[in-house]
Amino acid sequence: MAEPTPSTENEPVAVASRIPSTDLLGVYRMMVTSRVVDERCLTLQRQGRIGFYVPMQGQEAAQVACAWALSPEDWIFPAYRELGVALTRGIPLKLLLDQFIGNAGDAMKGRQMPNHYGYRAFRFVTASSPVGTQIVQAVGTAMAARRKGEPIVTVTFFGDGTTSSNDFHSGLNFAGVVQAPTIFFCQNNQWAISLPREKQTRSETLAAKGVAYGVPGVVVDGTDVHAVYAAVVQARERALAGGGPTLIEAQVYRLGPHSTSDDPRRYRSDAELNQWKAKDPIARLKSELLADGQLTEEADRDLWESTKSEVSKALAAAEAMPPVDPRTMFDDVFARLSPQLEEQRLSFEELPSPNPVRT
Ligand SMILES: Cc1ncc(C[n+]2csc(CCOP(=O)(O)OP(=O)(O)O)c2C)c(N)n1
Ligand SMILES: [Mg+2]
Repeated sequence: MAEPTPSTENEPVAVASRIPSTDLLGVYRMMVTSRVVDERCLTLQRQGRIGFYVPMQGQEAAQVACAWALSPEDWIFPAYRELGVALTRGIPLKLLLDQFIGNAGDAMKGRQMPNHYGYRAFRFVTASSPVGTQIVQAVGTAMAARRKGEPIVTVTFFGDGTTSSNDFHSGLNFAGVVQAPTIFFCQNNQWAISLPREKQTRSETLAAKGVAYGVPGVVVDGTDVHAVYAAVVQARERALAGGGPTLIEAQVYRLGPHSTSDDPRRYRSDAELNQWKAKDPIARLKSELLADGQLTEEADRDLWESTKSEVSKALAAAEAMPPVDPRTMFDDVFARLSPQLEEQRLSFEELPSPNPVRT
């Protein structure tokens, strides 16, 4: 494959890096699962069953195809909108729902905001809410991995707005200087909450921002799983061969609200939304699968139905769990509790057990 060069143009997609045909249905299933979970979580928040959620509809192809191209050994440094990446990495849905609910199964022990999950065993670092912090962390981890001779890359996810943050620039600069094996995966979803892309920067593309740091930038259509996969495979191979970092700009659209605290109707038009809805990445891959005979309309309907019932099952299991035991707040911070904390812990022990019934 040709080396990616600093560019503001779409890179041609090498046929060798298309998603293998035998994987395509798996990619589609993961995208459908992401959509079903996403829609369910929005509803759960509206019903008061979870406190907060950050939807990712419209970004399924970018997220799933990117994660599909990685090795399970690669470390992922997400922002807060990476459900499709998390599911593709293999994080069980029930574990994610435990975190959204903050129940006794929550690996974060109820200490993180809902939707801000991380799992060491899956090499998926806890989501960052302050935009950009994950970028420098990914670069540092990549440097450490290279020093240790580990054949891995780090991949960091962030949005168009985050390319204006200090950490984006420090991270890219440093990665360029030390040739860190990092993939900077920018999902340009056209909006940073209510700020449109054209008011974010005069830069012609976001990928072009890599040029000043000596980091090749590639623009891909983020609704095309093959284009995303090809760009990530290429960036990964280059990084592993010592060729340094790559900045990938996947052009997508956030079809839903920024978060459950946002109402996008206040700042963007239905016409714009509908234009992008017509480019729904799930419909796009479905057409491809129908055309090459890997999927039928009937099998597709079954897939959506079975996915919905799997999600309901995982949700029922998560909702059946008791809340996090507040006594765990004394764990994990100090190797040995200070006398004051020990005293507080003991007085806490004397309180009645937390009510295991969710209200
Ligand atoms: C350092 C910092 N500044 C401001 C915010 C408030 N904030 C939360 S999300 C967001 C927009 C980020 O937009 P973008 O990078 O495009 O990602 P997207 O949410 O579209 O995925 C902002 C400004 C923040 N979380 N952190
Ligand atoms: Mg954005």
